Amino acid sequence: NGTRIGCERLRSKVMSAEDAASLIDSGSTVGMSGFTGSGYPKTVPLALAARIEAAHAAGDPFRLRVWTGASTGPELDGALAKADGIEFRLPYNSDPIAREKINRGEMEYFDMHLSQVAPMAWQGFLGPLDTAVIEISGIRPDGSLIPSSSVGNNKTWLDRADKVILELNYWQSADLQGMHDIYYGTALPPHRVPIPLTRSDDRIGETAFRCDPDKIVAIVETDAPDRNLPFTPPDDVARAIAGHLLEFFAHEVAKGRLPASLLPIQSGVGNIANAVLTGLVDSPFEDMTAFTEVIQDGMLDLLDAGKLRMASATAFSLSPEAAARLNADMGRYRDRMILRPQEISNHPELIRRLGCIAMNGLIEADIYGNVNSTHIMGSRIQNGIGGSGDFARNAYVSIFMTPSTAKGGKISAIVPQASHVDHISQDVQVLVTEQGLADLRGLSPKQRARLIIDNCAHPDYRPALQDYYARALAGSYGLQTPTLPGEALSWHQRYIETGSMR
Ligand code: 0RQ
Repeated sequence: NGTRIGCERLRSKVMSAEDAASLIDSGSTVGMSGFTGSGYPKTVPLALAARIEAAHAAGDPFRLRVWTGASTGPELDGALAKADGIEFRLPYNSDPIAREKINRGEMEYFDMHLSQVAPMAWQGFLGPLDTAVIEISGIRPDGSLIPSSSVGNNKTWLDRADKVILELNYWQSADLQGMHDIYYGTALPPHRVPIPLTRSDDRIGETAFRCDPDKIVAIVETDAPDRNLPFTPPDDVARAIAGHLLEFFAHEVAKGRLPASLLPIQSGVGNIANAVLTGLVDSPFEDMTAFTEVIQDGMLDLLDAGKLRMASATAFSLSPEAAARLNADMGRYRDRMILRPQEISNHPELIRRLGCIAMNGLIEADIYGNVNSTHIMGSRIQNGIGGSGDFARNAYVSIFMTPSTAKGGKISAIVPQASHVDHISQDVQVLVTEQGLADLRGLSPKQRARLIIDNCAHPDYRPALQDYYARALAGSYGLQTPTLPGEALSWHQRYIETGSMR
């Protein structure tokens, strides 16, 4: 209907999703918008999947290289993976169909730090970017593009791509205009300069994307909701983890190691992260800020409770109820939220400068505090490292949290040796399970092992871990980090063979 296309000369580019999808060639690289289920294109990828299926039926091996911000939705990753249309994917996937393809060896997947995607695309070794498919919420008279519910890598895709397809989504609030902060000061070495952001609420960029109008080959108008996953209320395990963490924060404030307003918080996605945020609503901490990757339900609650002064992120990751709440009141929330490119929301320089409190989930941790965030039994990808590495290494306090067991108790989340390591022990300062919290700062590997086994392991697995550790102390080749290499991964082997680590 064109009401959000403020730039007269672009109106002639409006077309159907099918016509837009026909402009994407087999073998090409497509940079799509989308981050944790928000702001991804919803109709062009579906039309593309239909085109790919038709091509395959006719014997044409149509496949694409797909780059995004992070995870997207079933209409993008799900549909393209189902059509067997993705040859290579980066940087983060949580779609179950795509996950299955990757784990069957039918799709190449480059799992990488989210802050590094844009700089690596600029370095050039990932190859050229043929087409950008970007969801936006409006076009201004000067042709600049108003972002939608995620920013991700969109600035870089728009800059780098030869041609641009826009999905203008009327479901997104028109009041999003003004919320975004698109920084145009990044460069490649030797031309890099400091990023001029010293507080979470600093604005250092522009409120819209620049885009050469001559590159825009199609505008598809849509009215479709983001993939918003239903909210799961915190269970006992999540509440216990949140409780340990809140106690830790209070202790750190009492010791004078954290200010009473804490430091900018970063919170991962999922049930436990949300429980921690919900717990902060009733905490004594006031005037908090967030410098994080995604704004989830718990962050809205904190803003509403007046506990959180502002939140900086790159995307929303909300339940349908919270998305409706946000959309209905965007004009009011807009002043207390900033969405930035993921290169900035996750920038190591900024995370280190601001001193973020990083809180992320994990698959498993070993008794020395090495963390596996990505691979089940060392080989099957779950999602990806996402932004956890950006934050964990550079945070003021790096916290990882998990239930102490998985799969109904058949798996211990604390193991003799992690089957895959995403975060080395130096990047893991605090480990929390429902059993308790281990403050690992300043401790040697042997001191860490005792604390992790005693405080974090599930009682069903604690004796076996104590037994392993005692034998490692007696029989290890070296005693800095006692290890029995022949036995260290036997718990995983047992699970693979019997379906249980017990
Ligand atoms: O699988 O759903 O099939 O049962 O892993 O586990 O317990 O629901 O936990 O949703 O918090 O996810 C690390 C995956 C945790 C997440 C991870 C199985 C478990 C279940 C999910 P099922 P839970 P969560 C900012 C930060 C990396 C990216 C990141 C993640 C499924 O936090 O992807 O941190 N992190 N980003 O059963 C076998 C184990 C297991 C296990 C869990 N030890 N062995 N299976 N599972 N532990 C956000 C972004 O970057 C976008």
